[in-house]
Amino acid sequence: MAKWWQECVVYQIYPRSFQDTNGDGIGDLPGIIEHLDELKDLGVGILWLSPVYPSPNADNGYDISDYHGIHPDFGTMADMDRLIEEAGKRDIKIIMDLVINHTSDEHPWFIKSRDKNSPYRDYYIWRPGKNGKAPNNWTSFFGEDCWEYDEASGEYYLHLFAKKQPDLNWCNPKVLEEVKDIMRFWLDRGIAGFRCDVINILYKTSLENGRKRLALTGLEHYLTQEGTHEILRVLRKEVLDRYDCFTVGETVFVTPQTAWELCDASRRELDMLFTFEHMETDQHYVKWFKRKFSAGRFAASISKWQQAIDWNANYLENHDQPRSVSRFGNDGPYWAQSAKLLCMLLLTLRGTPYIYQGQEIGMTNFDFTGMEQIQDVESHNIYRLAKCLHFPEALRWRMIRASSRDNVRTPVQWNSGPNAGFTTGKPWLGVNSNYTRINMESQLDDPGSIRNFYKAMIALRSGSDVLKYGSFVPLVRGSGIFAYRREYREEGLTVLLNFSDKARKVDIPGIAADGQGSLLDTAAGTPDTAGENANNSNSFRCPVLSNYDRKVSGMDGAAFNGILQPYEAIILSDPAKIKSGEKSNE
Ligand code: TEU
Ligand code: CA
Repeated sequence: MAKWWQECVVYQIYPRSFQDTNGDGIGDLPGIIEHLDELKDLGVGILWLSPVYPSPNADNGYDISDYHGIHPDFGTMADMDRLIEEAGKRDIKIIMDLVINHTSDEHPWFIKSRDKNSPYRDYYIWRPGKNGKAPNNWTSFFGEDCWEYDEASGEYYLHLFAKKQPDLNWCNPKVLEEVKDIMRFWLDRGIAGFRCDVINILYKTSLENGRKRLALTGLEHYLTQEGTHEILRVLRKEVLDRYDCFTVGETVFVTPQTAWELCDASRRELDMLFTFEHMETDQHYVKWFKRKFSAGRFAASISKWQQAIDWNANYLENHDQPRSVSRFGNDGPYWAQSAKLLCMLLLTLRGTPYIYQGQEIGMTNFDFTGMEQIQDVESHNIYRLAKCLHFPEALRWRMIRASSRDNVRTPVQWNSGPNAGFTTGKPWLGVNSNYTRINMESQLDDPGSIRNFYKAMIALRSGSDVLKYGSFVPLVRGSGIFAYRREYREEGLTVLLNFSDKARKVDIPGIAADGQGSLLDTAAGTPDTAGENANNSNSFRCPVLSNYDRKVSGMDGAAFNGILQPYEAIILSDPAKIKSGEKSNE
């Protein structure tokens, strides 16, 4: 039986950049409450909040200094309770970010653990140096050393992320008890689950030197270890199973096999995972070395995971990844078409879809011009590292520009007023200068907007058993085309996506009306007309939805002619369905 979290669409909020209500330039909880009606109208059922806990913000909240509180920048606990309540009234559930691989170095546990004799010492991973150097040769996710020396106690502590993010010691059972407590605290307040940050690296099996790698030396000692599986099973059994909630794990470097071990329903660990492989298809080894986007590689990865894992957490964007329309689509002449194509992709895959704030209006990568406009700790670390490695300045800048996480962290563009309606003060991070053209207000009333395409796709999905529960059957990939079917019982839908800026003929037997091959010449480059020229026979497949202005639903029997316009995305019904449909014009 399907679970509620399999039927909902999730919307990720990065609170800092969502909506400021008090003019301090930082988004806040009251700002989220202001937009609940609009989110309801869009059709989302779950909001995932990136961390809103107290934090010194070395990594924008992913460095938590108090797991039981709300950062004053975001408001108060009363605001949080009101958000849960107001969302609840609209049948929207809230999940929170659970960051338990590390804390902030300003967390009281860590402050106390600096003392060698404190009972908190063992909450973290403290070790003496070796021959005056760090305890081992591991390297961090943020391109720096992962051991920091502490003068006072004469030892080093481990941090796999920034040095203000010391790793917790998951070999210590007390840490597990503390975390159970934190989870219950929030579940009791009415939240519906957690997005679990880097959850498959909690348990460090050994602290031996790692095999030298270009990035993340040491990985084999902590990646998806049996100790982590055990922790997840305890949290599930002793906490999560007692609530009506779900978890989505952010899991790095998983394979279909290790992912299955973390999230298959039979394993009683996590409910679904964010995996990374599709996001790595446009890079060489690490994200800083970009490689030209290939729709074929991208589609191959998506197909592979769709078939390997029963229930995926599908996403094209989040607070760590560049904007999808700039990356997998075309943020120039085909901006609207390609943003809608990506929407159709996301909403027609099997699994729970996750939309990141601003994605639904086609927000693009940040147009920054210098490092001083960037805040992200990761970008600054990498820029520094690349300088040490004597990378030329132009190359360093290209790397940051293409891959910085700040691309996606700029304030949400609400309207064409000052600061895009995000704040009356000075925004903590610059607003993308395209806000007068790309903003929510102008899209809300426009039936043809990206935002309303998202709304239509969400509605289509929520009313369709095929889209919700159907299996995924790959059809074709290549020449920019990605086509697949969703099948459920007697029903089926075919999804055709053209990732190229050229019109393309789809060669799938039985898909298009006969004898329409010549249309390639007449229709190419003239969007919007292909549907009109098509054979009127309703025995052919008719678009249910298209991101071009086609006649849909077989209302007038305009069969699909096999030609996809640039960045066109179409859902076709099955011929059988149309024949028996009431709208048949026989
Ligand atoms: O990200 C985990 C992670 O693997 C990141 O290194 C991610 O791959 C990177 O940002 C892409 O360059 C999570 C959070 O999503 C991220 O925001 C945090 O900075 C990180 O954990 C540490 O908590
Ligand atoms: Ca504010």
